[in-house]
Amino acid sequence: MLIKTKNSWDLTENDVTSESSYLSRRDFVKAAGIATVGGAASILSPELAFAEPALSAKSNPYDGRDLRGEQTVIEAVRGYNNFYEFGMNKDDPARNAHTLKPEPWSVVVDGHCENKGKYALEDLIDFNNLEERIYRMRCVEAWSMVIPWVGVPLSSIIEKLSPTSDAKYIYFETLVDVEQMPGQRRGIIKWPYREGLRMDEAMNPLTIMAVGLYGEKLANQNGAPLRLVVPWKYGFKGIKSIVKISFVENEPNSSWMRLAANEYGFYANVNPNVSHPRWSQAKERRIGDFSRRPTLMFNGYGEQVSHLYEGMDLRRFY
Ligand SMILES: Nc1nc2c(c(=O)[nH]1)N[C@H]1C(S)=C(S)[C@@H](COP(=O)(O)O)O[C@H]1N2
Ligand SMILES: [Mo]
Repeated sequence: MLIKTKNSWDLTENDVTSESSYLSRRDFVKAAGIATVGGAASILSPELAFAEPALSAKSNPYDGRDLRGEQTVIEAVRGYNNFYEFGMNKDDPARNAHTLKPEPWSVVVDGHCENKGKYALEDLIDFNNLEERIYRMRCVEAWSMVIPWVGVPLSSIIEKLSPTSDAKYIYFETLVDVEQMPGQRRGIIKWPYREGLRMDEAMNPLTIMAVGLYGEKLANQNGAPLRLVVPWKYGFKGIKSIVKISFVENEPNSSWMRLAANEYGFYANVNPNVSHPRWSQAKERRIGDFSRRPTLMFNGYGEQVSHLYEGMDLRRFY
């Protein structure tokens, strides 16, 4: 069993061919069979258009103004990603996630907090107070994107739930439902997908719970209707389609730690100086770019987050 899961992992996140076959926008559009007008694909191409009404979002100090010109095309954000509940290839989520039913949605809250219970999504997220956050995103496989998320600070949700002083960590779980998530028929990981943060990481103003991107509700394959976004950590921390939030005392296990603890640590901070045991993390390929660029410490967010790790040996706490 253990060997089997290791093998499936080897074939995906470490798949050198998938890593080197990054698509330029033109190639992506061609591969997806999207009609182009005057050489440029319309963002509203019918195959990938998302019919949901637009979300309105207010500005905030973290709106990533300097990244506006670098945003990854929406076709790639929706068409090239990981969501193992829908398959293990990068184009599986876009193809298969239509079986997920993100409405209505509820989230169970338990553990060390005052306001435990089952919440309708609308009671947890203030849809009249959404913010846009344009963030650099860096996957452990060494590809990256720039994504204009729409969401709320995770701290605004945590404050509503009133954790007690015993709550040292926050723990999340994805939906388990083989009808909606057919990839769960395969025991790639022990479902549900799980992730966690230390409470001060969760409260950091950069950490958001996203409900949309590019001004629209999340497409199913991006983790509808609610997913975590932690831009200074590798992509796997960004757990999708969350149905449970727990406040816990001890450092929780994440899905990737369970799979291979020597390769995936709890912190998963983007760090060009600490290699993955099987490949370097010094450079990344921004989807759409031809060549690689150096990866930035904490993915470029050191000013906002490096104080969280003062005095910690980041080689040990990787
Ligand atoms: N439930 C769940 N969440 C998940 C994953 C997954 O397989 N299942 N994959 C993770 C990984 S490895 C990455 S890189 C990001 C990618 O998602 P995005 O590009 O849509 O943000 O989702 C993360 N969240
Ligand atoms: Mo990833």
